[in-house]
Amino acid sequence: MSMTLDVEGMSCQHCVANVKKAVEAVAGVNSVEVDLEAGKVTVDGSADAEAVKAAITGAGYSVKS
Ligand SMILES: [Cu+2]
Repeated sequence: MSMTLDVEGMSCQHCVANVKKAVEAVAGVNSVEVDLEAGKVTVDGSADAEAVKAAITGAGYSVKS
């Protein structure tokens, strides 16, 4: 499946790298795309949505439900 999340708090490429790294570590994630301008994170794979959200939150960013 694919899901796109609205993520707040990303301001530069360092943030993009942080979010990618955190989400890629979640079981079942195949790929992560981050649109910094739009504040969107698109995740492909079989990962649990709540686990992905928790990873982003744990990295210090906010996920808008
Ligand atoms: Cu940053």
